[in-house]
Amino acid sequence: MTFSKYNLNVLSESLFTELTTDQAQMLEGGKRIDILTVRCIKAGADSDGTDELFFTINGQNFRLGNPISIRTGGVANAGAGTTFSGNTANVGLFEKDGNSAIGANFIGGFIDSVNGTRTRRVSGAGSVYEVTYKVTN
Ligand SMILES: [Ca+2]
Repeated sequence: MTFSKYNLNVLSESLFTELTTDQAQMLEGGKRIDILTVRCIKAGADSDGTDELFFTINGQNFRLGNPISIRTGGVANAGAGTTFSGNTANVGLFEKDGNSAIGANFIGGFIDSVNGTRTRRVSGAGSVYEVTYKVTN
């Protein structure tokens, strides 16, 4: 649903009647994104051939303390997800270099807000991944 002046007018009238799911969601300001799996097309961000992956979603770190170790051809459950209250979820995939996020290799990222399950290919820092995720209300 587009957040337009027209929709706001419709919304204010409907507040006293009945909200649709989309309208209620808009008022709550929350959706959820769950990153489901990562498939490693090429692990090249690290010279030892194993990438240690973590994610950021709207600036918050996920799996930083227990990164996903993965090699070319591997598939892993991502185990990362959160609600987001803005318009979009901004997801980043990083390869951890050392013991902190400082100096991590940024592999790639994407932005999404539309409900559904999708797979995006991200590549950078010598690595290529397919990230499958789900956006829900
Ligand atoms: Ca490594």
